[in-house]
Amino acid sequence: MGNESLPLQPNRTVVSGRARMTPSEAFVETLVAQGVTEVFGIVGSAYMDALDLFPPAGIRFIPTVHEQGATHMADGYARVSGRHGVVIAQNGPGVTNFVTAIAAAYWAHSPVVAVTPETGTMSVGLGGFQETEQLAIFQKITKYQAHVNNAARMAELTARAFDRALLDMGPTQLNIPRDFFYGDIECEIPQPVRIERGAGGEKALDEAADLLAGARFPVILSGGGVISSDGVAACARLAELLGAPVASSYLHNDSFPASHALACGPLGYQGSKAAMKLLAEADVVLALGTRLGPFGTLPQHGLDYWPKNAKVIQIDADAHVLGLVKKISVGIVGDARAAAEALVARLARRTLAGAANRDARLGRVRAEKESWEKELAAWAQEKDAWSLEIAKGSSLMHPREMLRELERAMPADAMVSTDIGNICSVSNSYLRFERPRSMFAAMSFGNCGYAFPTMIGCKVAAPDRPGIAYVGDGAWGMSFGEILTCVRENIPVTAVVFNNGQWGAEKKNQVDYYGNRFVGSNLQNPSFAGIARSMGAEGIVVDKLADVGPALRAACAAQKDGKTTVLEMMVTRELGDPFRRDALKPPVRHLEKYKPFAAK
Ligand SMILES: Cc1ncc(C[n+]2csc(CCOP(=O)(O)OP(=O)(O)O)c2C)c(N)n1
Ligand SMILES: [Mg+2]
Repeated sequence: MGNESLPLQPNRTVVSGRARMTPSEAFVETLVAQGVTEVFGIVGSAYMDALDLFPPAGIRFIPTVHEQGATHMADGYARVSGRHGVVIAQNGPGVTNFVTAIAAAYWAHSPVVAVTPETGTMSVGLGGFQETEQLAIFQKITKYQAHVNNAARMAELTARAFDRALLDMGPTQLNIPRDFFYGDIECEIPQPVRIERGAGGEKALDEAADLLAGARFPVILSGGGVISSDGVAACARLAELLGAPVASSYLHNDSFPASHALACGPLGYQGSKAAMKLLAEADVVLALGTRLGPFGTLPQHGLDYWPKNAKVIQIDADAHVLGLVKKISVGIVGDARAAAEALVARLARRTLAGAANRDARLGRVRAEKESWEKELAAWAQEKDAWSLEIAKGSSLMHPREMLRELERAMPADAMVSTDIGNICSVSNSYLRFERPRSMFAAMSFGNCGYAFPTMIGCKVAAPDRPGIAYVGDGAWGMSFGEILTCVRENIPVTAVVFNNGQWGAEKKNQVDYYGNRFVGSNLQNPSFAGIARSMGAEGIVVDKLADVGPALRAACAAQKDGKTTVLEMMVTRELGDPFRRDALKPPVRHLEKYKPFAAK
């Protein structure tokens, strides 16, 4: 039983000026000053003295099933809201459970603050209890690490961990020896430091404007930076001015409105052929708010589309990624939105070389999009020999046609997270969005088990939007425990689980390279719908195409009544193109006993 007699009128007014307080109070007051209203985690003695103050400070603590889930939730929360996602747990094992999800947040540029209470200062090195070197563990997956080396610095270092997460666009760590929550200190709660990013260097912007003014076939590549800078409208104005097609960078399908006449869809794995073919024709590419990550620009669908002779202008808020992967002509460190606006201002009254063939170019955009749509519409199932064989005579749904039905039934304003797997990857062709902060893919860290907890965090930040997670059955096994969090904490989401009875994405490599020897890639599944029901959620088996759309719509509607639903989609074992054709080689075996395992 909770203690209901306490008066819990949350007070969000931060103490002003220097005051005497405990470090726990300094910590919690600094969270309030930073605007924190939700913290994810699992209860632990190491920080209980501070946790006790969350309710009176107006901070909701959201307990989860696993700290990895809590950390993905903080990531999703941050990606939807643009505000900090905060996670806290017990020192040692609670904190090491953060690791995978912090690495994922690092590559998603999420401002997650990981609060890591540490073993007490008087027992460090003695191997007492729950001790491990917590700073070393997170060193390469955080943008900044604050270690509270003196209790009197609690507020200062807490504030800095929050400020740096936004400044450096990624996770930070706040490491606090557990005994430092106690004591008497005198301090002032720092005001948040928020630094406005500018458009970039004047000279570089002038050069970029000159290149764009002279372009015959300019193409814009809109990336995650356009989303995080709230720059979609600015990007659209620039595209319209130039008459430039806009491709979205890999897994940022929400970086440009899909219904816009200039939108061509995403580049990269299972992306849009229209986007790739149009990019291939560019003489000038404006890469706006994208690091041009290597995986997102690899050849796909047999198209080596990167335009080798094009001039590339790259704009990113992180100077270190400029020219890192692709050769560039102009690099601009700046906010994507401010830079796009600065380019519009420079180009508005100029003669544009691309104006001469504008109509022809727009015609090409229309034609390529139509042709890709036609191809997708006819592409109901995979056509490689293995897929044809495995799906022959099956009454199960083809993954592609199921994904198309989901696309058709997708509610307006939906948020969709996607996991790592074959079907989730294929879904990239069928995920279109009108507004930013709608797609939450496991980015380049690529961990299975990402999508479901991430969507729970998204839903906490945006409770009025339908929240949907796409998850393969293998990845579902890693993450479905968090159904309990949805039920216990009344955070209703919809999980769409693709039950193909296999770790499909990896099996695809065994089909392509290892003679269909399926070591470790087949799955025997229980009833996932039944498990969901026994955990207090709704669970529905969907095995007919005609039921897909109605099931998704009903599940999303049920979110308004606080109901979490698991849709168990029964699909064939066919498999789309592999992830990493670039990274595998036909097997070579020299030893006699392994000769049968060599490529034929
Ligand atoms: C945490 C983690 N473990 C393993 C992998 C390797 N891996 C990548 S995709 C994949 C298979 C995913 O299977 P499933 O979730 O069932 O989706 P499917 O490919 O069948 O659509 C695996 C094991 C990974 N990316 N992340
Ligand atoms: Mg699977």
